[in-house]
Amino acid sequence: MRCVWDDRQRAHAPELELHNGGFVPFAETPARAESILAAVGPVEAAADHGEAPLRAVHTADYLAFLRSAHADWRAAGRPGDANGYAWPVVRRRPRAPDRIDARLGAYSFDASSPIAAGTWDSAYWGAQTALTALDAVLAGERAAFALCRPPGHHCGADYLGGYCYLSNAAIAAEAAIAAGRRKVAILDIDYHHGNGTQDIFYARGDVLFASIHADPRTDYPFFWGHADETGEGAGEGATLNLPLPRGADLAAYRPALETALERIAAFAPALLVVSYGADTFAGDPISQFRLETADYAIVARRIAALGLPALIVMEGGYAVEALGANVAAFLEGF
Ligand code: SP5
Ligand code: ZN
Repeated sequence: MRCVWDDRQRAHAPELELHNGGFVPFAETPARAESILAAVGPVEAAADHGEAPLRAVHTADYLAFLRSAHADWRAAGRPGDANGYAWPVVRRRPRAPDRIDARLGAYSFDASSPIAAGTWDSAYWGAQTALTALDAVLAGERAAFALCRPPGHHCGADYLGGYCYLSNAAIAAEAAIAAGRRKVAILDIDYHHGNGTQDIFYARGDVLFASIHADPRTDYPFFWGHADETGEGAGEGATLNLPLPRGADLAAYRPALETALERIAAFAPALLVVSYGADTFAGDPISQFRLETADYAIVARRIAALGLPALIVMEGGYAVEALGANVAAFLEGF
């Protein structure tokens, strides 16, 4: 399978994240990408599609904020990475004074996604990586893999969070529609609910969002991903959430997968985007499902059996040693 990666995605390397009331080493490290690169074989570089496809998903003010946030943090005399500490409870159109702390709060929903010196560059090239892999699928490849880092499924049109800054999967889905694919399905199989992707397409009937994830009653991102979130307006029925309890193994996972696949088949999309997170792995340090390396090949084969052109976009997965093997198993199974 063709794999796309861009070296500039290494630049994003925050030091610390807030966790259990204190700062701990940031889990979404460049070493994750090294593990995957060592396992998947040759990769192609990303081509620059410019900022227009990013603007089709994210607001202009959010992109301007993200691009300059680290420099603004430094200009305010701060050391280290930019992180917020105050959030508007009602965040729709918050009044955000032109102060870096206020803007960090207005454009984020958690404190575990610091903005480092290299964040904009890495996020930009992560989105270009998704767009380049999409090009391969639009040109007739059965499937392509976008090794995106940082991941994207937690950030929305105008906010970051959950280690995510630009919505790689949503940007690719929107670009596919702009290229004439009438309907796109997104299957999100990261351990965590893809709240940002869901939010971006929540009122849209042309993009189906289906997600299998840890129950938000016990797991991050807590506020989204419940089974009764089904979409709104023209998007009513085009969101499918399948939360599973902690401890889920392949036997518990499979019925949810079949439900998601049936819904996707009925939707009859022109393209499938798979938001693939390997944090469902039994050995993941921050997650609580029990999939094994060989299970990813089984899951991938079931998804591939839909027979749809597919763009596979990398999301989470934090068991760095096993990450490459888990990704390779998924791609080989596909
Ligand atoms: C893309 C993705 O998988 N994002 C997950 C974000 C989860 N953040 C909340 C869990 C924080 C756990 N932090 C542990 C840090 C250990 N160094
Ligand atoms: Zn995750």
